[in-house]
Amino acid sequence: MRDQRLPSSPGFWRSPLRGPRFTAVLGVVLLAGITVMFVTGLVSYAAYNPDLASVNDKTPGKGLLGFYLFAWPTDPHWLYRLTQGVHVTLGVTLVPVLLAKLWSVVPRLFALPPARSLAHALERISLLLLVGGALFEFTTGLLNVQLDYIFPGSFYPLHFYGAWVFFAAFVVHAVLKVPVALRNLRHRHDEPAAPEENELVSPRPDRPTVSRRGALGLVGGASLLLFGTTVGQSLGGPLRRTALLAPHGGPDPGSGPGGFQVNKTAAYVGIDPAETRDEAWRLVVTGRTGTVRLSRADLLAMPLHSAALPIACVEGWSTRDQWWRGVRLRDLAALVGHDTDPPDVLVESLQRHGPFRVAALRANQVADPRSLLALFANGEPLTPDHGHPARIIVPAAPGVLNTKWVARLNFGDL
Ligand SMILES: Nc1nc2c(c(=O)[nH]1)N[C@H]1C(S)=C(S)[C@@H](COP(=O)(O)O)O[C@H]1N2
Ligand SMILES: [Mo]
Repeated sequence: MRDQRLPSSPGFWRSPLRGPRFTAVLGVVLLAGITVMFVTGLVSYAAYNPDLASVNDKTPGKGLLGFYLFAWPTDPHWLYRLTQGVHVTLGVTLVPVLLAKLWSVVPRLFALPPARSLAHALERISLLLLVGGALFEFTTGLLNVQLDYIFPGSFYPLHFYGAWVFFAAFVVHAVLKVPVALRNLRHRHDEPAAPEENELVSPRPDRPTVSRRGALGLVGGASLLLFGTTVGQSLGGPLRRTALLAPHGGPDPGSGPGGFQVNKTAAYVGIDPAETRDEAWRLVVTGRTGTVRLSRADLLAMPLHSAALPIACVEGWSTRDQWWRGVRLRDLAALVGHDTDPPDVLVESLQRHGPFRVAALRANQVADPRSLLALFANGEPLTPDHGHPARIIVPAAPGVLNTKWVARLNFGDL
């Protein structure tokens, strides 16, 4: 027998909880959960319209991995709230399950010899990518949500390519293990498990301090606690206060018409208040027939329209529907020669530095009658932090496309 003080020895691992059934239960939960996360993650990426213009594209080298991109719709108007809320909330909720699953199979990661055959070597390499990929994806995602874009600009490529590496390994692993997991779940406790899974059972177990059912209960309880302290950020309104673990989204926005969540404040991104004053600010609109410069008074003289739309951020938080009022994007397109079938538009902010100062919107988003250059929120002029004097608001679009402190609109020339 190998030296039991080394983690490569089965006798080193003594928890009586480890076993095929315990691992199988956690594995099946992760199989379902991670599949949903992968799909909502790809969907979230498509929502940026990265194939539309280079300013939207954070992963220009993606090549074939962009095969599935599609024109992001504007209906239902809460679409991104839902997909990204599910992605982030589920990611946080699954953390205890992921950790418990890794713990349950940790003896295997140390097993020697490293490979018994070519097939076994391939399986272990895929396992390395699986474990590494899972830890990488969960860590980058959580850090991004908690610490506000801690990897400036590079979060998207890290999380996007990481997701594909991880998912490839995940598929290999699932194909190999789902039959085993199902067999183990169907087994009665007193029957022997599939032989290749028995190596999870400690050959010299310690005395149990908690039953397997109790341990699964603890994992489930921890997940439930995380869920309960996160989901409020996606539900918005008063429930936002229950989102103790999802602090991001700026300081408490207070009450009143502008009293909904602020991502980056005007001061933070360096907006000069002098440039937003009515006398100084002009909206520059360019299109087929040339350029027009509009003052706030010019905009107020145009037909104003209202739309009830949320802000939904990639970080998973969102607001309930707010009442926006302003000029339709398609009416602005018509001013510069696009009377029918408005084209794509490039939107530029007064903001001079930082990641979200420009964004491109697709023709279908421009054409939607609810897509506005908003001047008012909830009946009052926009507050400085919500984008005064004017901001974009588009149904179903991710927050980053709702540019604040708009200075220029360029129709048809991305
Ligand atoms: N100019 C500019 N517009 C911007 C941003 C920014 O940093 N700069 N942040 C975007 C992001 S990521 C989000 S989620 C929304 C947040 O809008 P809110 O602060 O009004 O809630 O604004 C978007 N518009
Ligand atoms: Mo955002």
